Amino acid sequence: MSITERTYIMIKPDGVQRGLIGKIITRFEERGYKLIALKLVQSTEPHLEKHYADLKGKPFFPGLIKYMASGPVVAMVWQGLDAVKTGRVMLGATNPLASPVGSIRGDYALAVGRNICHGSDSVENAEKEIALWFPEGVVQWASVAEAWIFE
Ligand code: RTP
Repeated sequence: MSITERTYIMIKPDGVQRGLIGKIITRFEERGYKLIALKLVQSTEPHLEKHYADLKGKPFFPGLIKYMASGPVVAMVWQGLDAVKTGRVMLGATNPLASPVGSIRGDYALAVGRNICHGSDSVENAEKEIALWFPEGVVQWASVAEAWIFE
């Protein structure tokens, strides 16, 4: 756990199409996390097969890949204390019906196959996912708060 821990958060095609981008970003901003990288991407099935490689063989895998490639996703990196674990708590459970009200899935989703947002499940996987989705690298943030207020 460190204040520079990073997690990969991705708004899935259903979240984008339902107009939930702003609401999801607001939750991470209001919680205190810092946005390190963000882009709207039309992904491809081969790329998504890499992202979900651990799930290859599951009966829902083909449908998951098709759904994830059905429209653009918002790829993001968020940084802050315990970002991976807290990000998962903020998302809720994989199945929205098991997600507490107040979590993203608990407030905005009903079906496991349309659960609007992804979050890394470990620091190690976050690093892999950030490298997969941002091969160009991410912005190097400095401590620039004063520069937003003073010349
Ligand atoms: P994610 O990777 O998307 O954040 O989800 P997760 O860790 O909570 O769940 P995981 O087991 O990695 O599953 C990845 C995504 O596959 C879909 N899924 N469908 N129909 C089903 O039984 C089923 N189970 C999982 C969900 O969209 C899940 O988020």
